[in-house]
Amino acid sequence: MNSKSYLGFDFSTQQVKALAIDENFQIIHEVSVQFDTDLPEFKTEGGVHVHEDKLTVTAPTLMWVKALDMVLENMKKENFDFKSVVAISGAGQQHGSVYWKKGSRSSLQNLSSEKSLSDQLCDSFSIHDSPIWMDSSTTDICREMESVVGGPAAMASLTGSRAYERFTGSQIAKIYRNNADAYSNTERISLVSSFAASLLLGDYAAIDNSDGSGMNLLDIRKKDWDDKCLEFVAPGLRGKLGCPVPSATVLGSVSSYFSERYNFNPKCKVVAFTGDNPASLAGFRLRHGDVIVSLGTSDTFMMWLDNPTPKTEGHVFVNPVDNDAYMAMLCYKNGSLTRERIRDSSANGSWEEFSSALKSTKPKNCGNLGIYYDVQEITPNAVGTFRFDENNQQVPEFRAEIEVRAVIEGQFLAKRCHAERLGYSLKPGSRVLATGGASNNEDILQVLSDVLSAPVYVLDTSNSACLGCACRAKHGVIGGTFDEVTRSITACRLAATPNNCTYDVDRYGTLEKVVTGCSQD
Ligand code: 5FX
Repeated sequence: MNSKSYLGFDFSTQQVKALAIDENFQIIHEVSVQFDTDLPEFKTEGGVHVHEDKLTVTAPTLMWVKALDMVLENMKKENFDFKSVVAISGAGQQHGSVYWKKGSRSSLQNLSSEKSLSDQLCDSFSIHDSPIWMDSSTTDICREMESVVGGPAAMASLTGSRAYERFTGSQIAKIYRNNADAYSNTERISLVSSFAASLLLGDYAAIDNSDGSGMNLLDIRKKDWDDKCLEFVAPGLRGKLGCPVPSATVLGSVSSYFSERYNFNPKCKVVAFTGDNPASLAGFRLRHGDVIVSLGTSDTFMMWLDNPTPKTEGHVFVNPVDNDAYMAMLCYKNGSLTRERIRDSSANGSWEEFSSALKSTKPKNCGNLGIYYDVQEITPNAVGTFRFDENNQQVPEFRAEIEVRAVIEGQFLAKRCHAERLGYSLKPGSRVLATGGASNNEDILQVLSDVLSAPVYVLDTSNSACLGCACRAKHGVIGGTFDEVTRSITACRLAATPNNCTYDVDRYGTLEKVVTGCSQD
């Protein structure tokens, strides 16, 4: 009963989850609340409301508060030892924003432990439906915002990303333009992450630098809000955002509400919450030179960077475990669905045949290279299927086994090419950490290892964001480097080592430019 534990939360799109670890990083408790099924009164699908225009996507802010009530009540029912928790941290879906009404700070500071959080905070939001990352309704504002700072490349260089619809800056601008009264009645704007931290802290929690990098408002080098961006978005914004802080900052102790109602130790610390992607990077314990490749419906590529060169593709965030470093993230829409299409068209719908095709063809595919964007890709913005022979001539089709290797090599070459543009370079000892559905296929992982010239390890990701935050909580109170604090965590499994084949990444980049120029509608 006297052992120490650390608690990580994840306020993600479809659920709130909490996970506790002991001193040895063993998971000792896990609870989750699903929005659609556990909180049906909010009538969400997948945790969100897609509005009639199909572009606006929101989630009810109060649903998140209720979910926290439920998570903690469930832990109490299961006799979780709240007293053992030394520190808490957490993650939130990135980019989503919460608008606290004037007077809400006082409500947060004076919560009565007799009542639920949701009963006491139901009138605390000036906007009831929080815009979230799935929203794509602010294209015009994004273009205006970019022109104010000198164009998309200048915006990327300043804030780590060109202006994206889902990023918070354009979403706040939309609220100010459409609902100036609600904006002026707003005392504080939180991200989902800092909002969740505020509930636990019983006060407004600072936005951390890493999640703050997903707003198109933070100068990622100065680690302060950029005045030009703020002025463009809405008046008085600096005051409403508060000062951003390093992600490992101890914000304070849990509010007395939690020690009284759940028996948390009043000294239990709250470490700044961050975005779900930065939290996963922590959960994977990514180190200098490593990359994470998540091979799912959409593919994601994350890497540690020391000297980033942000581009109009991809995102650079301040690193969540080292405030002087950065991380980059590349998102690809054409992931497993494209791989499955080629499996169906060229391998009789069988992963075994797909693997045989990979085994029967050689790395670099005799110079044949394919680029497959079944749906409009975001990195880069293009659509269509493009096949090139060894002379860089476009050809209408490939033999089945060539096609299979081409889709896998093409997808991995794209990731390497874009990563290098953002400042990534392989270091001795660099590891590729693979996750997601396709990471079960060893033949696909072999190609990944060959293309990236690094050993590939497979990771269990089921809890990466939550686990990352429990680890961040420990790091926050212990100090030192994150790597030192988490070194004893069991390593991941080695799945593939690279054959010595040097891929021509520049050639890929050149052909991708050809493709982008002639992208089909
Ligand atoms: C990242 O930029 C995203 O928009 C998503 O991955 C959200 O963080 C999902 F929660």
